[in-house]
Amino acid sequence: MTAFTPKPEDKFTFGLWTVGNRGRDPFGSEVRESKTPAELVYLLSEVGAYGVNFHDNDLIPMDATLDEEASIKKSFRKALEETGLVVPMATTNLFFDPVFKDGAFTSNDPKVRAYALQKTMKAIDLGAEFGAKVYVFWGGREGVETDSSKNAAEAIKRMREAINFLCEYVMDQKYDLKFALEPKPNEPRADIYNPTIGHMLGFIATLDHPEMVGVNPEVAHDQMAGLNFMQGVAQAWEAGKLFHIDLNDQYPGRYDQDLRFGSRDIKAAFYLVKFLEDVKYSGSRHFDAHAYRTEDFEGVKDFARGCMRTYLMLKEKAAQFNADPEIQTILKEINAEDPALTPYFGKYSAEKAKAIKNYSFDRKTIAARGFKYERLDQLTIDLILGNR
Ligand code: GCO
Ligand code: MN
Ligand code: MN
Repeated sequence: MTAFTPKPEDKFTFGLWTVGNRGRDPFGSEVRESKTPAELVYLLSEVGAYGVNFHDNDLIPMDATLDEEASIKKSFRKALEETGLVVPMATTNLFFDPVFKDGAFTSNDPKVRAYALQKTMKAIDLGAEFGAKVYVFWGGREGVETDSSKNAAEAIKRMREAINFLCEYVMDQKYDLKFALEPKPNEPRADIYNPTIGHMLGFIATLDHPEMVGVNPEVAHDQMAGLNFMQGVAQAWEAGKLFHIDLNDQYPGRYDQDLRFGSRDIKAAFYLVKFLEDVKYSGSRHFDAHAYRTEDFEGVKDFARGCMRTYLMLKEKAAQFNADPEIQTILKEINAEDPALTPYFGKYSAEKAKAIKNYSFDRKTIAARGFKYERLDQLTIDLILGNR
């Protein structure tokens, strides 16, 4: 039994906005004081995180003077040096300021679209300055309340043009930076464009430099919509597009909760961790969540430690699943190939097509087979609950 202590190679990261979240919601004000970026770095180091990510304005407030900017950067850099934390990812806040109320890259106002490009280029410079290798785009306001307001196909074109422009900007600056687009179906807008991992993958294929662009899927964003997150992640991975991941938890069909990782759907979290570990995903395990509003900063540390601990416990369970003789015997049996049929699979040929068309299948006998999934699932439950 390991101690489930986070190590740098686990690549656990948090955003400044996650542990720095002050507990404001639509019905109540802040419950926790504001901490400086440097203070948050020390907090993250205390709980054992590997890295810290930021939005441009988490680090440098929008109206900061040049002197203020220099002094914030200096203390942030000092905190990074003293703690050894790194900045693997950065992003732009294109949703909070009133100027983005109708979106950023997809706003109907060309001034807003141009301002969004300017803000993002400056934020990319800031991310690169602190060594970020992944740049996330979450288009929180890139949507509508009413479809009367925008042509949805035009909105996708605007988004494409912006991402193409910014890809070329990165190449021009010779930054070693990849983009990760983060889908979310709704909230804060009624509907957001490119709402799912699948939409985003389809969109990426239409870009000028698709090789520079992948996805940043988030647990809560799929679970809000009742989707199977692990399956979406697997599809992104299989397409070579899993550049980053946002881990948290969420009850389906509710407002955006950003719960501690694994605290709601432990079985879904298990399959997710198992998938990431089985394929040896080597990117950040970024927790995009925050502590309950009931907590003080000790509670925030409990929250952050809990995210990492649950991940590591599930990682151990995944290894146990892979080594469990009974589970593995069933898996082998249900996945067994039929050598008689092997010649019929694979690449198309006219002969193969003819042979399959002429093959005589004993449908009733085939259908009578039991797949043992009940047994397999209960073994998985026993394992997760510690009874194996
Ligand atoms: C949300 C999003 C954001 C983004 C963040 C980084 O639901 O609010 O998940 O937290 O991940 O802006 O891009
Ligand atoms: Mn989210
Ligand atoms: Mn997110």
